[in-house]
Amino acid sequence: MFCFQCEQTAGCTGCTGATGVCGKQASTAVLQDEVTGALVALARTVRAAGMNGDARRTADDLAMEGLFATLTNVDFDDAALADLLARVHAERDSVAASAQVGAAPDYDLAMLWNAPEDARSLKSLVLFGLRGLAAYAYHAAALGYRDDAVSSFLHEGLAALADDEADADVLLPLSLKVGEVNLRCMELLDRANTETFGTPEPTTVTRAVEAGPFIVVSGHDLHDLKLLLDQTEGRGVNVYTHGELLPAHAYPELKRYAHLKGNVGTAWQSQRVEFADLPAPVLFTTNCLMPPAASYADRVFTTGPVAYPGMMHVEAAPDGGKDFEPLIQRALELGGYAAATDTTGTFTTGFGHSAVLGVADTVVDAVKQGAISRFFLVGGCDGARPGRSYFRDFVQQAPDDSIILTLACGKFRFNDLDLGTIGGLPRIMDMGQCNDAYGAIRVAVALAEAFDCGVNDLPLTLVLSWYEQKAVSILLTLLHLGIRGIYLGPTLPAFVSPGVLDVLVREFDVRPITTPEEDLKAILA
Ligand code: FSO
Ligand code: SF4
Repeated sequence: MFCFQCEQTAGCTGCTGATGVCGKQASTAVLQDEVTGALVALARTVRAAGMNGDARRTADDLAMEGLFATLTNVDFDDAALADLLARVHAERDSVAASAQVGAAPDYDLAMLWNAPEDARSLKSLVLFGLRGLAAYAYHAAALGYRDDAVSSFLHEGLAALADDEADADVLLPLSLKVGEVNLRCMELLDRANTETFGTPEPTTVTRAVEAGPFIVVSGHDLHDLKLLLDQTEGRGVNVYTHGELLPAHAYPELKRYAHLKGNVGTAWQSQRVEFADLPAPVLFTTNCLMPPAASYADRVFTTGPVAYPGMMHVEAAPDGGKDFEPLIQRALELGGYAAATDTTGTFTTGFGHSAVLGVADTVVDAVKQGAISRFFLVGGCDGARPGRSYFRDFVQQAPDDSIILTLACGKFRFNDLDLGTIGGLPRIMDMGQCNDAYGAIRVAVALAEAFDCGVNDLPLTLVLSWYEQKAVSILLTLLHLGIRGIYLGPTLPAFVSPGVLDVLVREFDVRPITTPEEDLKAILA
């Protein structure tokens, strides 16, 4: 196997051999490459056939599902991947037959992994960015929101991977276009979420668990959570979020369920400890699933793109509905805690762009009067590397008159801190999931308008932690917007070649993190 798509890749160069650091088996990595190669073939066939709109719907869905299944910590199940591969091949052949064009052959990913260094780096940037973009498009589609330009671009980007002539002049603009389309897709998902579930409101979330049966829901999928809340209502089973689902508590149409109680645990990399003794089942709707330890393997359920051999998978019916009864029965069997847990502390979330811009006048006045000196966006993915303590230390050392905006699971490094308030505003504001980076961009643009300057001229610094491919798509969005001086850590991606890093530093002033002390000194100088 060869895989170097995530931050924890072996030796910061690539996972090879029998098992990846994430627990992905070599057979699974090979199948994921085959699915990707088949999606490239489908994309080329669809483009040769000139397919658009509804006629392309099945191919669009397969591109979203297939790319999502190859993200880190999503699909560990060879049987599920083999089934997906067969469906992609069948669709390619059907498109070719109906349009009377040749069916493009599968693309061999070894061509990409063995390409000259800079081409390999840029094509990887495109492919991994497309994977993140596809995941966001998948979530929007689950709520009935699609954008033909986004779906069409998935095929355009995939098809380009097979172009052996493409050089940096083609691939660099293409990777920035991934970022441009990802912005459009995050805007679509923002609209899908807020039109379906209401505008997020600042909300305090308990970390204690009540006595009695309960279910923990992890991942990013608000639609799955809503389906489960409907099916558990009045059944004596409470529901708790985990990880990237914490921001669900802020949506009016979700928080109105009295049995959506609170949040269990922290970020994904702690699940093997946090779930070990849990007297409840856990539903994984998306990444980040780790190979379950024996202590709780009989309590893990998956759905959507997530799969793990031997774990119970909840399939969607043709109408999109899901039957969570086996999960509910498991919760009733396990029974939950006999008495409420005494976990102290709360999390606050729900500071989406509407909430922050709702107090824009207060914020602007506070900056003008010198009460707020700087904004930091400290966010992104969490992960297992020890170097990630940087992000907590950074937030703790940030000046007392600064505001910390955060999002995605990286917030769990410091969202237990009480840093006080400025002018009634909490100093740490959780804007939501990783896809809510769209909201942070909206806030930055609005502040720039209020101060009549460019985003790069604002007293704003982005400090991003990355782990997997959604973060890659968001980084490409920020670069597409011309945002300079982003601090990136805990390590640089293995797939960024020295030549490509040179471009990122020269054109975009991307800065690898050093120490909180050094970086803060440079930022505040
Ligand atoms: Fe985290 Fe995992 Fe949201 Fe990622 S749970 S690491 S960027 O999948 O997607 O932030
Ligand atoms: Fe290694 Fe990350 Fe790939 Fe898993 S996803 S095999 S840890 S590079």
